[in-house]
Amino acid sequence: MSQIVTADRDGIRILTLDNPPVNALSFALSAELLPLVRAAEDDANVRAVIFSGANGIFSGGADVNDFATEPTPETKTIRDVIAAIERGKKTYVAAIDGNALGGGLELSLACDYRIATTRSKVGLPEIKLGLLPGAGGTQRLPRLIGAQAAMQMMLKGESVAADEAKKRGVLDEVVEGNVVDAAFGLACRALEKEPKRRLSQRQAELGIPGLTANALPFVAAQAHKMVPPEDNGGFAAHKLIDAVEAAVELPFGRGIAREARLFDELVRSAPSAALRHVFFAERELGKIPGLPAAEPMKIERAGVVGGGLMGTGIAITFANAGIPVTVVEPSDEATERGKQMVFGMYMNQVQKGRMTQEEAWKRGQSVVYTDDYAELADCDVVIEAVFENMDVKKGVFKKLDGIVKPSAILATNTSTLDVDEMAAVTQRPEQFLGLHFFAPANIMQLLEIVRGKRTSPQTLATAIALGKTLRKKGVVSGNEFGFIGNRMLFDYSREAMALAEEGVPPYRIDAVMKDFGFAMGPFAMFDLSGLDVFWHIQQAKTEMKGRSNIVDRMYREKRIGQKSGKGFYRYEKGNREPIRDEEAEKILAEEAAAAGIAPREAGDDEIRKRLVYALVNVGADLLARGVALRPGDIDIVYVYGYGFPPHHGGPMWYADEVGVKSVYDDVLRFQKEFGDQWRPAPLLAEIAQSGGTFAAYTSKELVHA
Ligand code: T1G
Repeated sequence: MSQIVTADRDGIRILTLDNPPVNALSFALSAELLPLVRAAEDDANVRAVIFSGANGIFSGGADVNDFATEPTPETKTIRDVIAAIERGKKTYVAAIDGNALGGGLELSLACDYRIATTRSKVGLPEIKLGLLPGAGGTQRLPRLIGAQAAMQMMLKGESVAADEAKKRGVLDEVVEGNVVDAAFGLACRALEKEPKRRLSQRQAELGIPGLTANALPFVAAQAHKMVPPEDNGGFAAHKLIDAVEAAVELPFGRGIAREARLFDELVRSAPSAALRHVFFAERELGKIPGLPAAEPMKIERAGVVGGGLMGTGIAITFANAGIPVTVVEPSDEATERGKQMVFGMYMNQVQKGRMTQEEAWKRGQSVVYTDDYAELADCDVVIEAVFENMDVKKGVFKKLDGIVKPSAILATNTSTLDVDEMAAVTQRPEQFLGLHFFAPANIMQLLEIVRGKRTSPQTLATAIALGKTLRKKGVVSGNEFGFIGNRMLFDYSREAMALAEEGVPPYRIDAVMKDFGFAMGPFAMFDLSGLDVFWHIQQAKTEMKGRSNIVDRMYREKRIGQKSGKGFYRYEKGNREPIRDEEAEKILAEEAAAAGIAPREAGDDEIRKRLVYALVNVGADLLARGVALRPGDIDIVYVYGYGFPPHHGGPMWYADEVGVKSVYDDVLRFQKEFGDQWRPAPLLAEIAQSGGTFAAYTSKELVHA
């Protein structure tokens, strides 16, 4: 099936990329496009060539799937097409409508002119895949907008709106209406004035006022300091900086060769494979094997019961998606606090220039507070975010059930309570599920969509579609204690506490996990979320109690973390920076001794393995029991909800990276040394013994009651 549509118009050849859904510049498309460029070059009647995109997009870049296969010498890639343009004699114009990202923008940078519609966005997001632009972007963009601006744009991997891109010099023109027509006019004018202006002919300037190119080594050195270490998420960033240096220092041809070598090193690297896994795993989330086809319901009005931090964060999330939301909050004080949070958040966006005053006003006005449940009557979905107590939540749902319209969906934001038990107090269990947001709900991208035994396919489909509308990573979870993320966090926390009881100071455990790539170690996280939360869970679930009474003791001594100025760390007033606290370590040692736990040495390797493999072992169990559908779903939960380093792909991807057999052997060793809490999940054992991987695991079909 052809992926390029060719048309001629008064001697100008229009080549339209047509490879739905995003006109990915696959090896196959490149193999088709290359001879068409050559044919245009050989055709004396062709005066100029315009590239455009079908499917409402110019191109989402190279086909990321292709990177999993080693190209052969015969393989044609977008680099070959761009090289043919570079050598060509014709005038080339890129007519951009929609996204032009990665190789898509690189194709347009090889052209003499770039014109786009106002709705378009352009960018080189390769860094997010652990790559750098490998089709000339690191050499051409610096020649177009200066090395500094180009480096910043590529290091951020940002998508830039058309008007801003024009301001920066990336685009020549921005138009309303039909961009191919406009490109045709531009080509005609160019042919009169300046038919060729290949970027390769330019010298890349540093682009910093007052500094000449000989300041480049200093600028590059500064840039290297600003990005993460190569072995902790910065692998691609450092190479990208090297490539941009080459753009300034080397002739174009040598710069292109340097870029290709750096790209080829990155595309074969483990961090890039992990980031590409995350890219695709995110896009798998909404595909539920076994879910009967069901048209999602339209969600035009939302309700939230409970206007605390969580409820207001959820309300802002709806407002940001353009869905009016009514918050039921009985307390005037909480209502005032909530309104201040909404107002403050939007004013902050305006001050940062991220939002116009009118947009902020419109969104702020779309969040309405009331103490009257009756105002939720015509909501399409109502989410409760009240105190984490089953009786309180049941009371809310009994009330809602009699007020909201028959088609409305009811959802609980609970993090650990039984969704089915709440559904059972309503007359609409088919329209009931869990929507577990993560605080702060308007910032955290993860959403666990917890299906009850009787949640209908339409309700589940509606929740999945709603998650996308709210720009969340919506992961479907079964209704088990802690769902996916928190259930895994409990074992992760158990091991962190156990190590601390064995005498490893919290700061060291946190340092090891930050070295691994977590944004925050477990003890800093306990202090942030508050040990009181942990204590309440332990009261509800005694099996969560550790071997010692450390949590009780800390709770009793009001060492509940940041909110009390001390926890496992201490905190200076107004400062959230954790400071090592020997007092807390003394309490740990006392409680461990009281529990008869002998101190023991633990190396960094053991610390990392015990915390990460606890996640893998529970993850395997959740997969086997169908609580999580796919290993990739678990990875997305942990990367987006708990700060697992994306360059390790998530717990299950990491287990494959290390080798499942090796993980299994360590789990067996831990079971022998520390006890049966380390019993290997049967699926972990099965995969290890068969020499398989989690990546090859095929999801169970979703079982519907
Ligand atoms: N390759 C392969 N598949 C892609 C793809 C890509 N580049 N981009 C999207 N898809 C698939 C995606 O998996 C999903 O598949 C469908 O398209 C819709 O995607 C040489 C090395 C373009 C803004 O990083 O940012 O060029 O689930 O749900 O919300 O230097 O996709 O339907 O089966 O995201 O409308 C660089 C990645 C590549 C851009 C559209 N480019 N894509 O968003 O749809 S590397 C990127 C996006 C490169 C060169 C380098 C977004 C989008 P399925 P979607 P969307």
